[in-house]
Amino acid sequence: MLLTKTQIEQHNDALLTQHQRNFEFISGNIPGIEGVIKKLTDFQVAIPSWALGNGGTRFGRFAGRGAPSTLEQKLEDVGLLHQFNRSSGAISLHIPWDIPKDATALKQLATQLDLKFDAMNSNTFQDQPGQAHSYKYGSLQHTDKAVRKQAIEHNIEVIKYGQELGSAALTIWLADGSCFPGQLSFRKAFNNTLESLGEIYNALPEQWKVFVEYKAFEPNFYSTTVGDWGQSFLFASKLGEKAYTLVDLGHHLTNANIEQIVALLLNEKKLGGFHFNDSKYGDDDLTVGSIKPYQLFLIFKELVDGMDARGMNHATGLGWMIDASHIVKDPLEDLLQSVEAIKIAYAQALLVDAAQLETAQENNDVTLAQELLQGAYRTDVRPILAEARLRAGAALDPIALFRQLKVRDQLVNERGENAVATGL
Ligand code: RM4
Ligand code: MN
Ligand code: MN
Repeated sequence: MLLTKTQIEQHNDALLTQHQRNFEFISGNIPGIEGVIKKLTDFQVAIPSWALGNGGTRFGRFAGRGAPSTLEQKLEDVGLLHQFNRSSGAISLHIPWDIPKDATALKQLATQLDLKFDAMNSNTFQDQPGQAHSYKYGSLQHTDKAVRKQAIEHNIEVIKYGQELGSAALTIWLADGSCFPGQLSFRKAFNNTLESLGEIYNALPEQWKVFVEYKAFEPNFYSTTVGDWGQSFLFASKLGEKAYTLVDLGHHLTNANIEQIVALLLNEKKLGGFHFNDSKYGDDDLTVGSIKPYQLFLIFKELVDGMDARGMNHATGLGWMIDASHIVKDPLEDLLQSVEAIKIAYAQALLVDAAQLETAQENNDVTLAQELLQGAYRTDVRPILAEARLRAGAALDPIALFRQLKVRDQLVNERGENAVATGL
């Protein structure tokens, strides 16, 4: 299903007076408000195909209602989200969960929905039916060359699918590692992985990037071969200038200073992209901003600062993606919340007075530095986001409209109560 222009306009008309009051109140205090709105309008966040159905945990899987069961339906869901917020103009696919049967038709559908294909994701963490070799003991790190070769070829195939769709990046996340001390040689695992990544790197088309995603733990619990930003940075540096580190917010040890990691990777020109989510304990993949919104703001403050220092375009300089999957909320409502949280943090970061902060830092005025950061963080920027949406033809209150229109019931009518999505 798609929304009609009238449905959005009627919703916006009903909320307009209240919105205008809120927007006037905040915009009067913000110099350069038009610049902020422009940046917010340009900033698009890619939606992962695997977040559209209701997932589960390793203890159980719970069916959602009216989940998209084909790749076309996944695109339609993202197209629908994009209509609600005009901020989700891209989809990130995972192979083999999302193998396109007819790339030309899929591209056409994406164009109709005003969507782009963001980074492609490979999967060498699950065995597929009929696969010759098992990834039980790893993929690119494996002791057996035949297994490594199979995993390399899979990644090259993912690039090929991505090329057909007009994507320009490959994200590699490896489950490789070990569960027990002594199980593997750290050195050999690293060197095998580097050699395998090198072969994938050599198959990258001209304008492509490869993102090496790190994760401290899970599914291996003693060591992970790309376990932290240092290891990812090492791989990316050795591979070459098309290779970058990808930061997934849930992939760190508890209380890691992610904003500092981001600042340094940006400084070293090795930060490639983001997987946004939130977590309390581990790779919880919860709604962005639901647990640690101040941390998200601090990360965006470093992103804005670091990108400005290098004259980068905020919208296109890095890959912005959500990586979450849920069992308790409607996935589309959840994604609307995640995109909103990302943009709130971004808008707040744009409000930080960089010149004053620099002076405070130079003077070691610790109190003032904190005041400046928290002043921006405590600003309610939601009317600015709403104004950007209004101007872009999206909904003033996406979740309210989603509920008014009973979108999920309509999807159930189209797809059936127990439709199941491929993916996690
Ligand atoms: C991993 C990692 C990857 C994602 C898979 C599904 O933990 O975050 O980015 O592709 O989950
Ligand atoms: Mn991820
Ligand atoms: Mn993850």
